[in-house]
Amino acid sequence: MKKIVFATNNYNKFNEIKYIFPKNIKLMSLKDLNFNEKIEESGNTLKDNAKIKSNYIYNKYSLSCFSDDSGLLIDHLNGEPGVYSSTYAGVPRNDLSNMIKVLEKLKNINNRIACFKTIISLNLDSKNLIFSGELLGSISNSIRGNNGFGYDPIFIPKGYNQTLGELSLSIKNKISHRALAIKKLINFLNIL
Ligand code: ITT
Repeated sequence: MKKIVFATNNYNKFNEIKYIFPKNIKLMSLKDLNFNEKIEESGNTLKDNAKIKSNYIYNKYSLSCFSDDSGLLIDHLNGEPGVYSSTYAGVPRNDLSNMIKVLEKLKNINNRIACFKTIISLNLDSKNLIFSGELLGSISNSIRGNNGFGYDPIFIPKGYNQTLGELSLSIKNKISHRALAIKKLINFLNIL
């Protein structure tokens, strides 16, 4: 059976992917490798950071692996918080403070267009490949729902009235930036 490591410390991401990953490929977590270090995300782009994470694990364990770097890009804020999404309101990362900061910055602003972006970096047999996914939507006026993680409770996908915090994981997994990028990765793995 093929094995692949998903190089993330974010349990929510791993959980999302677990449900859409084909059962004929064994998906391993960093916990399965007893890896507890924090990989420094020192890049200036989602792509750079995704590569840093997957290269680090590939070089250390020589196992096929992929990582995901994602962010929320808000039109009125010229793409902020973008690559800095996880610590937008400061260190240590706090999802609630991040959402409050976004809502404050968009107070009384009509243009609430935003998108989530995911870049996946795959390391396989010394090759490095990139896959991407995007989800368009808008920022709500308040925090709504407990599902998902990060900015989900303030993000309304285009074509919906509820936030990702209110929508179920199965809906998120049909439309999300991460699901789209992962499906491209899965298609690639299945044709190998
Ligand atoms: P790893 O680097 O270990 O994978 P992380 O949480 O640090 O985990 P990112 O750097 O990719 O992951 O995440 C940036 C932030 O973007 C994340 O902390 C969330 O606040 C936000 N984010 C990413 N994907 C999201 C999603 O699907 N829904 C809501 N917010 C998301």
